[in-house]
Amino acid sequence: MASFTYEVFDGTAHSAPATVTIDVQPSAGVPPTVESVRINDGSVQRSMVTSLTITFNTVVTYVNGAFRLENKNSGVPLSGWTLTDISSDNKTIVRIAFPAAAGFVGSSLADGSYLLTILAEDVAAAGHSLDGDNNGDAGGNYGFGRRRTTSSASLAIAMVIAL
Ligand SMILES: [Ca+2]
Repeated sequence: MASFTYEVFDGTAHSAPATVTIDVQPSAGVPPTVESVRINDGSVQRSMVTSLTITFNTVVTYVNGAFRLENKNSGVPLSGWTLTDISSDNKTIVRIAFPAAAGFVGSSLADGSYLLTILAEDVAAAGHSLDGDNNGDAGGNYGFGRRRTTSSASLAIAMVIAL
C-alpha cells in the first residue's frame, strides 16, 4: 500500500489537496498448472477422438507451438489440427480439434496411440513458467497416462490416448 497527496496549481490558485492510494499486489508467486485435459466431452466412449480440451488453473499466455501432438509409436508429429482458445473469464482453456483431412478419420484421430506435450517454457502466467509436475516450482513434467518423459524440464504434460 502506498499513497501520495497532490495539489494542482494553475499559476493562480491551488486546488484542494487530494490523496491517491495505490494498493500494490505482489506477484502471486505461484506458477500456473494444468488443471485438466479432457477428451471429447469427457465421456468414456472414445471410439472417436474429435477434440482435446486443456484447462489451465489460471489465465496464462502461450504460443501455439507449446502444444505438440505426436504418434506415440512413430514419434511423428501430427499437423493440420486446430487450436482454439475458449477461455472463460479467469482460466485459459484451449481446444485441439482435428480436420476432416488426410491423416484423420472424419475429424477424429485415426486409431493409434498419441502423446500430447505442452512445453512449459511456452506457457506462463505472472512471469512464471508452467509447473507441469505440480511441485510448486515453475517447469517440470506432468505425466498423464502411461508414459512420462523425464528428460526435459520443458515437457510439461504427457498423455497417452490409447484407442
Ligand atoms: Ca515444477
